[in-house]
Amino acid sequence: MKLEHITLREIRMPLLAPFETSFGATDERRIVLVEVIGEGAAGWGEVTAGEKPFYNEESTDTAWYILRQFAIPKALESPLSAASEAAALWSNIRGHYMATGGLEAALWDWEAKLRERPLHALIGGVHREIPCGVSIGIKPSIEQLLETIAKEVAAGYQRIKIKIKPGWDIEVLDKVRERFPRLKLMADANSAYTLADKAHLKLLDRFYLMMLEQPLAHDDIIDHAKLQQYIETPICLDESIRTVRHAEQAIELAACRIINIKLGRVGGFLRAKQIHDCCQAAGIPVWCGGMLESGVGRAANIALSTLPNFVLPGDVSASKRYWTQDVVSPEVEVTPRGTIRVPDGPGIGYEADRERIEHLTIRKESFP
Ligand code: OSB
Ligand code: MG
Repeated sequence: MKLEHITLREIRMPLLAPFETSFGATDERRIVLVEVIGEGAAGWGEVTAGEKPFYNEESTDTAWYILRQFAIPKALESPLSAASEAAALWSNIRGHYMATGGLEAALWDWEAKLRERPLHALIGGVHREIPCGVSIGIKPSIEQLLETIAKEVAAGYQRIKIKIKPGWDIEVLDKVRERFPRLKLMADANSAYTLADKAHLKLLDRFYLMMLEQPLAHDDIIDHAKLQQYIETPICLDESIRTVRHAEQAIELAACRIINIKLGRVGGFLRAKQIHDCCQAAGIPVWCGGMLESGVGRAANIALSTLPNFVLPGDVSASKRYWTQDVVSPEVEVTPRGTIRVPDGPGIGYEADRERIEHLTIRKESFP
């Protein structure tokens, strides 16, 4: 595969509504899109880093720096015969998986387009329709949260995840359960607690949640294992799992019963598939997380979700929940039964809308 050019673009996209987690609120995304061009085809990838280094160590600006200084020069000087070889090119870059993962995802889309195949087929996907849930941020009031949940349930979403933090947990879940006793419900703390809160976290058992996502430190496995022994609610790890080794160690220590896989957090498709396969072999179900992606990253998440062990509803939902207008055509749509039909076009199966992207671009650099 002869790679000719790589273009980085930073686009700005205001969210329809602010999204608040235990580490802060976001109202406008600054997203880095990667376009790779060669042999008459273009591949697109999205860097899922946040604007600020609060979910993990990465940010829009650090990703731009890592890509232009290290990852892109390496990609342009290295012959590649398949996108599956790309991740190894950056094995000497410590961390920064969202940066390299965005470039890796673009290479997979490019390879799939060169071979005129859908990306889900290239990675070995099996599902043709994927179950969808939604992630609902911390709201100014419980009443507003309940209204939002009601709206998403009416739209057909199969499970609801709410964000929690100290002071926005027990009372909130009490009210949610009172109004929606049978809802498939889970909570995500984004590392807002410590093991000293274990008695408090045990109170969550009475809400029979599907899972409690990442209650403890972003880089911890051992304390999660201690907590999982103490509570009934299944723990799902997000931030703590960045490599297949982390997944193996978390499983060996019984630190979780479920793993959330995010394409960016783990450095792209090859590494996501390694974690998927490791979980599958151990009987640990996985689901696809989201990072408030534009349509480019959303499309990649859909392809990833077709792998066989993605058996739980993910955080991949309709474009119109986030944006007035997305950057892909068609936009990502969800059926009334809360699923996304996997598109069968080449590559990610949704076309990058160049005019829209150009309009949103605030910085652009091409290599060489
Ligand atoms: O922890 O899953 C998370 C958004 C930003 C950072 C971290 C997380 C999230 C979400 C949103 O939960 C999922 C989405 O709707 O894209
Ligand atoms: Mg999470």
